[in-house]
Amino acid sequence: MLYDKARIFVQAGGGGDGCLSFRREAHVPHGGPDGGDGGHGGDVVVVCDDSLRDLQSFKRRAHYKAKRAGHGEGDLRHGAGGPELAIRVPPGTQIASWDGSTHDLVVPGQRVVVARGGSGGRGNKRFATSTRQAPRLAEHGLPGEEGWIDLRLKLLADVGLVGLPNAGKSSLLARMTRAAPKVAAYPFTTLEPVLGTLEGAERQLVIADIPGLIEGASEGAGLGHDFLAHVERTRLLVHVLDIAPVDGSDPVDNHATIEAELRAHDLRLAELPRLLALSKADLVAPEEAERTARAWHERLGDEVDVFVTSSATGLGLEELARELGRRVPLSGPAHPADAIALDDVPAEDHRVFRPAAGRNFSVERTGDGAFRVAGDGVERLLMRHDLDNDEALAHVESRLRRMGVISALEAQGFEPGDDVEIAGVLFELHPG
Ligand SMILES: Nc1nc2c(ncn2[C@@H]2O[C@H](COP(=O)(O)OP(=O)(O)OP(=O)(O)O)[C@@H](O)[C@H]2O)c(=O)[nH]1
Ligand SMILES: [Mg+2]
Repeated sequence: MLYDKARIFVQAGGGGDGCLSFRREAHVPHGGPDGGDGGHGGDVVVVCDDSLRDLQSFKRRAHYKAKRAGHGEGDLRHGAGGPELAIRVPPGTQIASWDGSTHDLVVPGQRVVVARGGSGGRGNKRFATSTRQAPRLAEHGLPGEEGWIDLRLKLLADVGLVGLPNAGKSSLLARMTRAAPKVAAYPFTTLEPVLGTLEGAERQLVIADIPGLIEGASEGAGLGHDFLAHVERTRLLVHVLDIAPVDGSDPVDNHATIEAELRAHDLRLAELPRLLALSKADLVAPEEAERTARAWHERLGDEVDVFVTSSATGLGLEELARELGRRVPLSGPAHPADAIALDDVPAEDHRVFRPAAGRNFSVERTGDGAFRVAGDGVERLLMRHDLDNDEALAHVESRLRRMGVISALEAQGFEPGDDVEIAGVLFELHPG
């Protein structure tokens, strides 16, 4: 079974706390502040690793947590940063993050930070000013980002083979490449995509054989539905069509069924260039095969090249291979991991940036002498400080004043001593 989907929870490390400390020396009765800063929490990154083939490693593990950073210490020692936690995924993995951002990991070594570590708190040394020489406050480190991310593997191939079950796709792949997919005289032999490499004169071409599609595949019937995603990124599709189906079905109908499923799955798929490979030509007389090919040529027009092939005799396969080499642009990189047709956009362009957490806050009156303040910046300020510490509280109050929160409260009737709730913390505010 091919593991091509996974859902994992990632949690970046928390930042270390800043330190509250004063220098102690034998001859200096009142040493200055020397509390160091906390370190930055470990990020969680996802890294593209071409030694991996699928997402199987995520079957047993769903939680990934980076380490928190070290706390600051006296003597101006800063806390060590938390080590980054790297999660390895195969080329072709797409990431959809809880925050709405998406990334494509295509090139080996490519990396994306999916959860940022929390920043460290500042030590008391940083709060020293000419008027406040002995600050008795230090900041807490902030928690790291956390959330669920969805991983989805979409194989990277240059060419995709599509067709009804039993059409002869796997036989074609086996004959043209060194891949050895299972071949049998019944439908649904191929249960998951198989990749094969065609050794061309100048480069390799990666061909994907996907399980047979049936009517309704794009809505989930049969096996093909899930696998259609794997041909989304190919540059070219080869529609494999049985020239003489044993079940007596009409090849014209069969052809239409597959084309309709491709359109229903994704219009971009339907727009990919196509070749038609009439398969199993050894089962009909050569003249009949040629006649059929001409009929298809008339039906489909000049856009679609038609090949008469047989995996049993090798008929037409060299021509087909040559045409594939010609049609897949040479500019394309030889490494399959780079073979992206539809998403030739650097991963960072896929990023949906969240608005910078800023000075935005809201103030709401919740009762008589009671208020609630909400907003990222304000909430972070509170998380940073120990509100039982008078000096820290005074610092928070002066920051709130500078951020305009106090005047916004006053505009709503706030008076010193009223209760204010910020980020679930209720406290009496006495702005100095
Ligand atoms: N005579 C003849 N039989 C062929 C040829 N190609 C495939 N077959 C037979 O057709 C049957 C199906 O072939 P597969 O290659 O497994 O077909 P498939 O399209 O991969 O089928 P699924 O994986 O079930 O979708 C097998 O019995 C093959 O031996 C051919 O060129 N000539
Ligand atoms: Mg097959």
